[in-house]
Amino acid sequence: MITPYNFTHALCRTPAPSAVHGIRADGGPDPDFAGLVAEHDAYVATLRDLGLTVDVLPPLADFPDALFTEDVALTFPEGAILLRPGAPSRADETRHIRAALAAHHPRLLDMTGPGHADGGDVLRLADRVIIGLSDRTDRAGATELAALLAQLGYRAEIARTPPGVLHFKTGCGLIDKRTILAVPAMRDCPEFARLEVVLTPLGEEGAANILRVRDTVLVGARWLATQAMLAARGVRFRALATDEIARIDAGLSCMSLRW
Ligand code: CIR
Repeated sequence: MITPYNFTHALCRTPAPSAVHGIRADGGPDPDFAGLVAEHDAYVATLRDLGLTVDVLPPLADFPDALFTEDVALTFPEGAILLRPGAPSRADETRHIRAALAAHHPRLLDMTGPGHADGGDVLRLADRVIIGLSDRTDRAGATELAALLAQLGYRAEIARTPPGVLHFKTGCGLIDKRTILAVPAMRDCPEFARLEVVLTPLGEEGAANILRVRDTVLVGARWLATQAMLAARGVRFRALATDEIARIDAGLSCMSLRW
């Protein structure tokens, strides 16, 4: 059984001023740009502090959501996969990350379509990878991605993301190899059958997108009940502000690719 979060590297992208126009499902207010940059800077600093080598790519003015590098590729020690993001405005982000991926991953596979898949829908476990179907990841995309993952030696299962949850990992994240934090709507996800599922505390569904990095879980700073629960379980965690990125439907996993 491998450890799916003993990362040594991460790839991030500086937010462009256009990030305030990032996609959001509920049509809410724009984030504050300075606040968003501060959240991103703190995130990168934390990854470095946890021992990762972090490359930060330059901003892409034409792609407001490009700071969410997680959605355009998958990265593993064995190689990387360039995806076909499901939002039309994000499709060409892949062209701008290819060279940076190729620099680290001699084995770079491409989705060729016609389906789509976002990295936010892909959860890596110790013994397999779960691909969640969502508004961004369709059956054809998930099927193609599963075949590409098999080429890298990973077994994939295709799951469902509940309605109203943007990405599969918007609603869940690993606490450790055997324990998953999930929103109540994902409690009975059949793919979690052999894991312990810990539910987000009432009113803290937004906390589910935690990110385990080596021995530490990153969690949103505003989710105090979730932090208390992690503390009670003896989990080492760091709280990071996510209020501005949350305005454009993002959380902690979205801001990096990791391997
Ligand atoms: C989007 O809708 O694509 C962005 N505004 C948010 C992407 C969040 N990424 C993720 O959950 N992996």
